[in-house]
Amino acid sequence: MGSPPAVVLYEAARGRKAIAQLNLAGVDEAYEVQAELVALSQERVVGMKMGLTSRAKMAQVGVNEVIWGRLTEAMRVADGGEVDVGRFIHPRVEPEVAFLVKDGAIERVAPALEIIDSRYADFKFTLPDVIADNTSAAAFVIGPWCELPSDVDNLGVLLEIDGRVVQVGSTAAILGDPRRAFEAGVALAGRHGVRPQDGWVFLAGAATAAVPLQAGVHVRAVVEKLGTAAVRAC
Ligand code: 0L1
Ligand code: MG
Repeated sequence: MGSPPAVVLYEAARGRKAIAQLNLAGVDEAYEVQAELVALSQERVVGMKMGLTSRAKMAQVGVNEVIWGRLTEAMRVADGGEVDVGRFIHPRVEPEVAFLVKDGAIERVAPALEIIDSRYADFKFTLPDVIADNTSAAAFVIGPWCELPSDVDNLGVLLEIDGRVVQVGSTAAILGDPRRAFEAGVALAGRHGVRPQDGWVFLAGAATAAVPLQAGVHVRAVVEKLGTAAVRAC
């Protein structure tokens, strides 16, 4: 008998070696595998993320459902800091909007970057498989927290690599309004007994498709009215 799916995924991430699809049967089972995978890492959970909240992202990977995953302290990279891409298999980066949670609600908002790194070869997976793989979560960068502007549903978003704009989008791409992603995430995670805690980061989703991340580049997300989040890949 082979290793349990959570162990297979954990070893793939640790060994930086892509695996074949697991073809797990269902979504509920997949969220159980995700919980086991994060428990295996022994990393402190500091937030949650939404995945596939935009048409661009759904089209990029051929999955048509919003999903959620767990963020851990080990995934956090300081704004303006460096990230070692040698930790990953085939990382991609995308511009996001993050919320800070207080009393089960949104307290603040920030520009953010997410680095995703599917543990499946060629980023090819089924819906249950990507859920089990903690929605490809690998690292995140949070820019300065600010007051929530009333038009957070329609802010321009840029992704820059070495100062060149490589993706253009709007926060409207995130389920029409990133606050909707927060509501959806709270409801979906609640089904699995997870409630956002005070101080948690909530990544609402990407405003554009993700782009491959290579060592040596400087990446910046620019979100109108919110500012920037940046990282250097080394
Ligand atoms: O954060 C995301 O939208 C990624 C979800 C998982 C799909 C992928 O790996 O692109
Ligand atoms: Mg994302």
